Amino acid sequence: AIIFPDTSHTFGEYLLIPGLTTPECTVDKISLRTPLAKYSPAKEESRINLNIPFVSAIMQSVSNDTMAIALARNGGLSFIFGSQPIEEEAEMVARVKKFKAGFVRSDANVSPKDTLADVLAITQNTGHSTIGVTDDGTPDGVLCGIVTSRDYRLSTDSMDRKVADFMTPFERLTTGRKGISLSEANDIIWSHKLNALPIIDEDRRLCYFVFRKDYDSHKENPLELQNPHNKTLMVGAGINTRDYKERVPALVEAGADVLCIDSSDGFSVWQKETITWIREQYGDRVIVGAGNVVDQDGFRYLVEAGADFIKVGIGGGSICITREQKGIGRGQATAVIDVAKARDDYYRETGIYVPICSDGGIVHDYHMTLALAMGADFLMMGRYFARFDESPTEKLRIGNNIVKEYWGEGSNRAHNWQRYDGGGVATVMKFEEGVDSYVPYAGPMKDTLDQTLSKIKATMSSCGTVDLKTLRENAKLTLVSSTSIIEGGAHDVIRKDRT
Ligand code: MZP
Repeated sequence: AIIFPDTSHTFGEYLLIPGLTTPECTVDKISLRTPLAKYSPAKEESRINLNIPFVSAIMQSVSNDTMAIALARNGGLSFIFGSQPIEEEAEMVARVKKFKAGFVRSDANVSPKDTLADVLAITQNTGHSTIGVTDDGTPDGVLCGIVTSRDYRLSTDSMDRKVADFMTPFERLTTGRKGISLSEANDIIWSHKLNALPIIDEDRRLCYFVFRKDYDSHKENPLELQNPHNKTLMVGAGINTRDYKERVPALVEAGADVLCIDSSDGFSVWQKETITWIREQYGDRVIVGAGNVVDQDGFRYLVEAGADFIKVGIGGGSICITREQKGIGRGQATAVIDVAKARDDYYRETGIYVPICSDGGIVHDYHMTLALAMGADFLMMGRYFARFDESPTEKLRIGNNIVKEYWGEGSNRAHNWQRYDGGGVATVMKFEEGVDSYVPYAGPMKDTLDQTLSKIKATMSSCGTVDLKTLRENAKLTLVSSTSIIEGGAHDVIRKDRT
């Protein structure tokens, strides 16, 4: 056997050493833009650049269309989970693509007898200003019309009606008949160019659209991740090495901007076969990532097979028990550092830069900056996103805590056997490689995400770096002893918040 000389480490064992902070690298000047697909920096830009270096995990409990819309609107990208029937995955992709970027304001002057269709017609013709309740259902401005998943009738009798009066009709409305689907709602909104806000209903589905007077989402979000050719939000989708000949065409047809082969161990001839088939059918038109790998050999193999980006990480996911079950894996920090070296060597040899994605094992916000400093171009996270309103899972109260469900793709619950059975004779899952769990509920994505991004920028400023490339090139990292880790938290004081 080859015994690697270095110990395998994870993020929590490292710290960054500050560099010289100058007026050029204050937080307001820092860019988190990062390439997602391979490119030749001397000649071109990457075909997809993320505006923030985050993608959400290819998992049932993380990435559906709701998550994808929210994350793309904030500059990142979701990979819709592949462990579902092909048609359902393609529908999710299509729903994100229908949700066109940007919002247009409009207005209504309506009467109580009007149906929503009437309201829509009026708003289209008049261009008056609109409507509203806040995300949590509190009235905010004057309500003129609502689209819900259950009904779509007019909910107030006058634009000037006092906000308090409108709660009763609103409740009546939401208990009406079931009927309108998300895509129908999307169609109505976009065909009538209405100012609309997607919100989540009690079933945790994106299915109301509320038109708000002062909602500012109609303003362009500079971070929003749009496909430049047709101004739609960008979305990715997971595929596997079994049914790719049917799944890939359906996802491409639905409008997926990027695909990713989802496997716990991607160093396999079946990944190469999958990429080869995609190249034969679509040339370079389809962007496809591969993985997961944890060393230079795995990286080289998949890059030479034609992958556009490589995902790094085995066994570090918060819900993952692969290391315990199979004894394979590597400390996530060491894996990223090693694969980043392979990427840089490959770039020096060929002039082609193949981005790498650190997948799994991010616990604290500062781990993200460490992973980016160690060489990751972007990060895939499951637990981080599972905690938000926008994830597809149940929100529950357990004792005094509010939690959301979060389960691994290798758990019996997800039953994603393709992810763990890369090829050969098809098998059923014989043992679990993931657990079913809860994570603390963290509210709407945007609040937490903004805070996370400001922490990353603050650290980058301390390191004297203004973008992710200079962070990768110039960051200074140090391994820390377990005693210094204790020193890093509050210590030797009685904390007031814990007495
Ligand atoms: P984390 O962000 O929750 O730490 O890790 C998410 C990552 O764990 C996913 O992107 C995927 O690579 C991996 N994963 C998903 N399911 C399992 C499992 O059931 C798993 N073992 O390891």
